[in-house]
Amino acid sequence: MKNIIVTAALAVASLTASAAQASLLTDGSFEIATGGSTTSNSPWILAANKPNNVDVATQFQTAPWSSSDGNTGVWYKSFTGLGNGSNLTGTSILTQSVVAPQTGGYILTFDAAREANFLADEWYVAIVSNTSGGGLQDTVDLLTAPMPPGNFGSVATQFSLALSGVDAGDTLSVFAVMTGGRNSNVNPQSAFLDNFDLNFVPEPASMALVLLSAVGIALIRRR
Ligand SMILES: [Ca+2]
Ligand SMILES: [Ca+2]
Repeated sequence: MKNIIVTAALAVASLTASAAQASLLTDGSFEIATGGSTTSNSPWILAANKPNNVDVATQFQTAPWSSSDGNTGVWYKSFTGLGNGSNLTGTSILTQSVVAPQTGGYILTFDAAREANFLADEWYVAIVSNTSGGGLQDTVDLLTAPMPPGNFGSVATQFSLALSGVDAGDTLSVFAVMTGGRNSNVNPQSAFLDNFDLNFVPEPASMALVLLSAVGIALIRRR
């Protein structure tokens, strides 16, 4: 029986591992984005205002301090907002949508970094689906989430968001939003995102089915 359980556990582990390998997002690490701009060269859409009419409030940036994976990440320049000769606060929305390939659960992981004096009204990441019955969503507030202060040159904190009960064919949308970005007049005061991965995960019910069938296969093999 012990061998059967080990076999079943290995079967589940290998299925989970294969599901975790193929991220559903295109260029989740922003490696083909054009540094110093809002041009993603991918299905990512980055919309950001120019609070001081010169600098965008958020841009892709190729630098060790702005990337936790590869060379390029997303740089939140709240200091371009109100208080720096600007009349406006900094606002940006980064988004990518994909179609859910399977019925079940989905996990979004990404890295964030927040410097000590970053100042905004909102900075959050969300995963949203249009699943029938009002949709699903999970959100993390990155202004209050615990993370050691610093940029990606020194520290990266991984976050994880999850949706369960997604139907195949639903639209899954990743959002990263900043509103009310302002100059705090004290450096360092930036924030950063990188290394997004969106993966299908077998849910407890389907995991149990996988386990049962693996036990069944193991029993058949044992005979
Ligand atoms: Ca990257
Ligand atoms: Ca990655």
